[in-house]
Amino acid sequence: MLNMAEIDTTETTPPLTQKRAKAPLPDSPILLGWLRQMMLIREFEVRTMQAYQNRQIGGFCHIYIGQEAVAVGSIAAVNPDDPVVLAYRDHGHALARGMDPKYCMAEMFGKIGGCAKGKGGSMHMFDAEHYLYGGHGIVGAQTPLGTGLAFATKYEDEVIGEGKSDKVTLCYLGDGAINQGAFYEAMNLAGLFDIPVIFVLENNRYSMGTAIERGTTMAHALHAKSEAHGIEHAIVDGKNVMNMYQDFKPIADWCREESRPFFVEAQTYRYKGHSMSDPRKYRTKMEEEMEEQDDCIASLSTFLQEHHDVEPDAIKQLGRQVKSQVRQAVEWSNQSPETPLDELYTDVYTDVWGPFKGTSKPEMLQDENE
Ligand SMILES: Cc1ncc(C[n+]2csc(CCOP(=O)(O)OP(=O)(O)O)c2C)c(N)n1
Ligand SMILES: [Mg+2]
Repeated sequence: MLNMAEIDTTETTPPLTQKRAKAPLPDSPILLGWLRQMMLIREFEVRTMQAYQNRQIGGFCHIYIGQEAVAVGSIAAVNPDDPVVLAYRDHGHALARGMDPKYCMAEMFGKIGGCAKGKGGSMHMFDAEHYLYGGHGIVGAQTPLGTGLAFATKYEDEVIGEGKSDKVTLCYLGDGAINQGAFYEAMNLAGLFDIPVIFVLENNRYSMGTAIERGTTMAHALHAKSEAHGIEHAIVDGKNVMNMYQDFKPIADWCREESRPFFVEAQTYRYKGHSMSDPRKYRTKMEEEMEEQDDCIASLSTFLQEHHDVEPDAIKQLGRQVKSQVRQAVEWSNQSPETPLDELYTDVYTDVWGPFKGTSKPEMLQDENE
C-alpha cells in the first residue's frame, strides 16, 4: 500500500532491460476493428486538412497521419477506464479512445457541439467519459499531469480504497518534449514513488523542423534518460499496429500488476508537416517516400488478406463506411451553432473537487439521425 513515509528511497533499482514475450494477436474481427480505426483517423485527418484550407478551422492544427498505429495499438492494450493524457497532436488518440468524430470535428470548428464546447480547438480534445484528459499545447506539460493522474489512481486504490493499485495511465509525448524540464521532474517522481504511468514517446524524428539528432542528446539511445530515473524501457515499432499491440500489451500488464512506471519509445513518422503551415523544407521528398512505404494501414490490410482470407472488397467497404462517417461529422459540425459569447465565463473554475470530477460535461448536441 502507498505510504509516503515508508517509501525506501535507498532501494536499489532492479535491472532495467527485462525482455517480455509478445502478446498473442487477437482474432480477425478485432484486427479489422483496428484497421477501421486507423482508416477512420486517416480519413478524419484528410477532411480536417480540407476544412482548415476552407477556413472552417482556425488556429493551430497538427495532423496525425502516419502515426495511427501508435494510438490504436497502445490504446487497444489497456482498459477503457485507464486514464489517457496527450500533447496537441491529439485527434487520432481521441478517436481511438472512442470519441465520436462529430464531437472531435465540431471542437475544431469552434462550435458548441464540440467536446469542449468549441472552446479548446484542435489541441485540446477532452472526453472525461472516455477517461481522456486532453490535448495540451505546451510541449511536455502533459507529463506531470499524466504522472499526477497515475498518482491519483494509485492513491485512490491503495490509500482510499485500501486495496491494490489497478490502473495504468498512458501519457503520450513527442520526441521534442523529452527535452523539457517538466518531463524530468515527472520521471523523477514516477521513478521515486513507483507511479503506474507509461510515458509513450512518439518518436516521429522531428520536433517542428528540427531533426531529433540536432536537438537532443543521446538521440540513438533515448532510454538512457528514463534509466537515469530507474524506469524500465522498451523500443517498439510504432509503424505497425500489430507489433505495437503485441509489445505494448505485456508492458501495460506489467505496469498494472507491479504498479510501476515505464518508458516506451514508439518509432514512427509523421507524413505531413508539423502543423498546417509547414512547407517541410527540412527533409527530402525521398525520405518521406521511403517512410511512407512502410504504412500501417497498408501493412494490416495485406496481413488480413494474406492470413485471414479477408476479401479486398471487405476492406473497400470499410473505406466507404469511414468516409461516410467523417462526411457526417463535417456536416454535423457545419450545422452546430457557434459557441455563444457567454460561454466565455463557464467552465473556468470547477465547483466539484476530487479525482476525475474536475471537468464539466459538455452539452454535446444530439444528432437528428441518432
Ligand atoms: C514549452 C513549449 N516550447 C515550445 C513550443 C512550440 N512548439 C510547439 S510544437 C513543438 C515541437 C514539439 O515536437 P515533438 O514533441 O516532437 O512533437 P510532434 O510535433 O513531433 O508530435 C514546439 C517546439 C511549445 N508549444 N511549448
Ligand atoms: Mg516529434
